[in-house]
Amino acid sequence: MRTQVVIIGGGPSGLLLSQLLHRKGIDTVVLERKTRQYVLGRIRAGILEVGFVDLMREAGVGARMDNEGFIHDGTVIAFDNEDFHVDFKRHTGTTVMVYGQTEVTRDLYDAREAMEGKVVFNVDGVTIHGADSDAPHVTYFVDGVEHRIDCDYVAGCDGFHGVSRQTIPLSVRREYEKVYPFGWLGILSETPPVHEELIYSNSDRGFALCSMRNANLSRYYIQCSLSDSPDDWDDAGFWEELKRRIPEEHADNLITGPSIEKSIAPLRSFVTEPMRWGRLFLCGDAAHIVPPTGAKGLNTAASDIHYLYHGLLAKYQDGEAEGLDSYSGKALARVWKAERFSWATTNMLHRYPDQSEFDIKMQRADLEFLRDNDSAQKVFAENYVGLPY
Ligand code: RFL
Ligand code: PHB
Repeated sequence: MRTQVVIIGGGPSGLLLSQLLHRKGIDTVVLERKTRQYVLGRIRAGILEVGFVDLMREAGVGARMDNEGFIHDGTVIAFDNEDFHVDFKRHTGTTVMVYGQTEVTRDLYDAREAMEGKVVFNVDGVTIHGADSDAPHVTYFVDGVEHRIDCDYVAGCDGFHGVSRQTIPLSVRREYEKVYPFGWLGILSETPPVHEELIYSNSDRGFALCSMRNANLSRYYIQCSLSDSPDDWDDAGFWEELKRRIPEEHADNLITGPSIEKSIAPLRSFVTEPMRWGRLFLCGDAAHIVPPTGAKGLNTAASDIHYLYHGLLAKYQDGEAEGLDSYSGKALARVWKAERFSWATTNMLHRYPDQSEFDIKMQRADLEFLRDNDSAQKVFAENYVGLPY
């Protein structure tokens, strides 16, 4: 088989790239290790930056998002039983969209199906050959039978545990990592959100986040120990702990109910450089991970896709290679800024096991400065709604 671009990974990055390219007549094949149901079962991101929203519309998959998504003009930050508001709209003229990653992925899969886009599920043993040559190819197995696709380019959209990044030799690849000494325990419940905006809360018992998917579906997280398992937390224990970590005024309004999903995510900052090797381009979680505190993971994946899409388009339509040549540099420049914001926001809001009293004073000063200083709020808002592409 032959195609123009082999896309490894059928998560949001891979699907979005495939959808954008297909609409411009560029042929792709997406190779996904799992099933569609499995990918849709992952409860992950909830907040979309305006750049992502525009890209969804450009890909022709914005209709349901525009109908069902919720625009948020700002967010609430809480500490010491009090809270304050950061107004994104006033500071940046921009807002964010609450629309779950599950819905984004569903819309993209539906669109791929409607256009008869090629997505191969349940692939195994994906191997990239000749990425640094002029004629790469990819091999993989389905039901024990080996297949080969020859192509012009390979997009590595296979997440943190994929094979694409590992294909870049260690002599070329440089990795930067920080692992945080805690995780997030998240639950989804069919209850109304506790507040109309998200609440990020620093408490002396640890971080908590009140988020949502829609008027009757809430997403809540609490910082937990890395040794915890979701089974250690029954619903009553979760709700009780959440209430202790958010201001009383909100705890009193919290409507609880049975959880319909419960999972723990470890927190990590990670960047690999470069994001291109020959004809292989890394995108999204395959190249970088952020702790979820700034809601930047999926959004940073989207900016990678924007740069790669335009690079491929310029190459195929005008024979212009500059966009592909500058892909890694442009993507990384934006990635590192999202890394900084996510790291700084994580530091401001979490309890660390080895935190000294001095460290806690610093954290408090950070929060008070953000609460009281308009310029600090503007910087926070600019980062949260997303830096320009
Ligand atoms: P994904 O979603 O991991 O998809 C990769 C796909 O590749 C497949 N795959 C392979 N396929 C073929 N061969 C192989 N060898 C393969 N290896 C893997 C996998 O099965 C999978 O389907 O990466 P992608 O597309 O780059 O998307 C990245 C996002 O999923 C991720 O950045 C976000 O979910 C991060 N994130 C958030 N991002 C935001 O922008 N806003 C948020 O509010 C936000 N909240 C979150 C988050 C991530 C979380 N967790 C659980 C990590 C909240 C949480 C709790
Ligand atoms: C979510 O709703 O899952 C969510 C929202 C904001 C974050 C992280 C996760 O910063």
